[in-house]
Amino acid sequence: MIKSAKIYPPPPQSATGSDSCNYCIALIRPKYENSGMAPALSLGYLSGYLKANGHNVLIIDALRDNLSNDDVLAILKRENIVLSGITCLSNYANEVAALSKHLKSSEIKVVIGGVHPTFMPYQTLTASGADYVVCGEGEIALLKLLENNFSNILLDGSLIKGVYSLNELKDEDAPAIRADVVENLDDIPYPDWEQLQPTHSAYVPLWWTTKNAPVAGIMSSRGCPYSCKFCSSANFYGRRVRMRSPENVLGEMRLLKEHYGIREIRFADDNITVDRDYIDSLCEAIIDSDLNLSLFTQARADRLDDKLVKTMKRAGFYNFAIGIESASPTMLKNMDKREDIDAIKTAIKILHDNGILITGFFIFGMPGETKQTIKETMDFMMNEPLDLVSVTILTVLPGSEYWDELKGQYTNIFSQAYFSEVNYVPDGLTTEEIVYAEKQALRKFYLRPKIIFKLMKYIKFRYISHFLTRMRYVHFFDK
Ligand code: B12
Ligand code: SF4
Repeated sequence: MIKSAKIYPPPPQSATGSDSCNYCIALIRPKYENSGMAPALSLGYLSGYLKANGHNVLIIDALRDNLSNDDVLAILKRENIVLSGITCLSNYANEVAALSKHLKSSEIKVVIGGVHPTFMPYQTLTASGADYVVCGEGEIALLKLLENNFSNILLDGSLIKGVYSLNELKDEDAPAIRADVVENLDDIPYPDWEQLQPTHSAYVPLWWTTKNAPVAGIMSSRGCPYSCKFCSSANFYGRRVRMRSPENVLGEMRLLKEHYGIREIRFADDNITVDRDYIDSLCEAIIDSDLNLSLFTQARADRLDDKLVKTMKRAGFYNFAIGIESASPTMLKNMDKREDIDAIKTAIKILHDNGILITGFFIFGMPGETKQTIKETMDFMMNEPLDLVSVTILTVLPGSEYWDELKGQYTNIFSQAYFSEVNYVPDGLTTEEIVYAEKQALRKFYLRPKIIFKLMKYIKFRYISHFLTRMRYVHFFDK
């Protein structure tokens, strides 16, 4: 029995399907163990695109709404929906498989998309019993699948690009190509914010710190031209960057502010400053508008300079997350970061001198890591003017260079534990040493009065339980 408070969304306002089914498809994010969440942009984009093409979509965010698999199934039955699409990252691939099996046992058709099935299509299909997986961006493939009676074989016998069933993938090594993409990102409507409900109280901004709330995420580009060995983004998008026009981005920011009361935007781009002309024009457009929103972004250090930082600050950017990963030149070379430590220091100085909050992202335990390189990184963390740090232990991700390079040397369990436990140990270190290093780094960094004092301004206490869960994941409280 579903509690009424959990039932989502409100009754349908329009219907494009048959009389007995208001929605063509339900797009679902399953419930999984996590320490904070953002709106599921993937589902929002897919829904926006399908709706613009005449298909009514129901988003069920079981993570946000705390819905069990039974609850999800009950909603599908209530709404008479027989087609479902589930989004999947590696940290909850097990939960996706369980939900898929549950839905399949009630004759619901299932397609799974996202980063995980893109790189592990065969394994996703076998683990979940799903009808299809979509490899790559989902807009075009899902629309074609819907318009082809949920079959991946077109009338002329060819396959919808990027959509696979077990009939086409015989084993793990079977080649899978990516779905077609919408070349001009402005042709994709804004995410279906109405169903994403950006002001929902379950959403928690990264590191529970924010200048203004409520917060929403925007993606102004897709892709990254770099190929850091621990990351899968480059392989997902094929190293090509596509950008939305500044006007298009501004329109979405305006919608979020004026319609939903959003006061802070977090850019989810992999690399928002990669094209200098683009970021300049985006900032100019924001400055010329009357939006006055606080802005957060991640950026590569070597793609920042004083002039750009000043422009971005005028546009509202107050917090930059910089992927530093390690302070050891050898480690930076090993991971193919293509950035040297001096460039990182220079960027930190520029940001600091401009009064920007700096979040440093670090990863411990990559190949070549030693006690010495960990010490170099910890010293760097303590000596540079960083305001926040995120320290994680390497998770070898499907689709990353390390996935192939380190084959046979890591475990893969595809659950939250996969991201909080050590599943790869570099030569010369032990699991205990890596966990200890993560814990020590976080404790040394955060348990300093000047950091605590500064963060008091930004930490929102309503996120405290998520904060504690996250700290547990990163071993902060371990003995
Ligand atoms: C912003 C971001 C975050 C944010 C918010 C994420 C969120 N919404 O919950 C924060 C900072 C919280 C975060 C945290 C983490 N993240 Co993150 N994150 C991103 C980032 C930069 C953008 C994600 C995004 O919104 N994309 C925009 C949407 C439109 O793209 P998309 O999700 O890929 O969806 C498209 C396709 O995949 C496909 N698709 C997706 N779902 C479906 C479903 C169906 C049915 C179909 C047909 C198609 C389809 O179609 C969509 C539209 O084209 C990505 C990198 C990237 N460029 O994608 C990493 C990324 C997703 N994150 C990653 C990771 C590892 C994490 C963490 C596990 C890190 C950690 N150690 O804790 C956590 C866990 C987050 C979670 N949700 O549980 C990895 C995932 C790798 C993997 N194999 O799963 C990525 C790919 C980065 C990387 N290193 O390679 N993340
Ligand atoms: S870590 Fe950042 S710069 Fe490196 S490949 Fe991934 S998205 Fe690009």
